[in-house]
Amino acid sequence: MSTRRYWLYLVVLLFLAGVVTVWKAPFVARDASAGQPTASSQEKKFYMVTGEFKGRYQGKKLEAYRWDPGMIVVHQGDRVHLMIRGVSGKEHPFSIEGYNVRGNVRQGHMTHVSFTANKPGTFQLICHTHPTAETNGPMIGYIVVLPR
Ligand SMILES: [Cu+2]
Repeated sequence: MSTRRYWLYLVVLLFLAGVVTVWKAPFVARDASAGQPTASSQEKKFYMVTGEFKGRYQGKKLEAYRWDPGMIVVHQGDRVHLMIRGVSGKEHPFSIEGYNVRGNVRQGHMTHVSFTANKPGTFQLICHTHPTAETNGPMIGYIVVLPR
């Protein structure tokens, strides 16, 4: 490769690198700001549903009620707003361990609960009708609160 051609390739390569950097800049900036602590807490909304799994094993019916999604992730200090629609199962009285949050999801209705995620850790969203495999669960979801 001649020296002139080498320089031409280098200039083209640097130009393309510059184009990619400029093109990606808005996305990088947005990503960089996403996880930063802010002075005021943000409200994070989550739509959830109650779902049901059915199966058979050795002639025996198996059922499990579940929250969907089964895990949500927020940051410490966030205001969390859960909107849970009752699709499967008549009702699901629940609490969130570690937080003083209780509610009841009834079939055909939307239940709203809000709380401030002030403690970091992983907390269970437990249905008290279906807490174990023996009671057609475990209907347990996980709320992960990342420390600031
Ligand atoms: Cu339940």
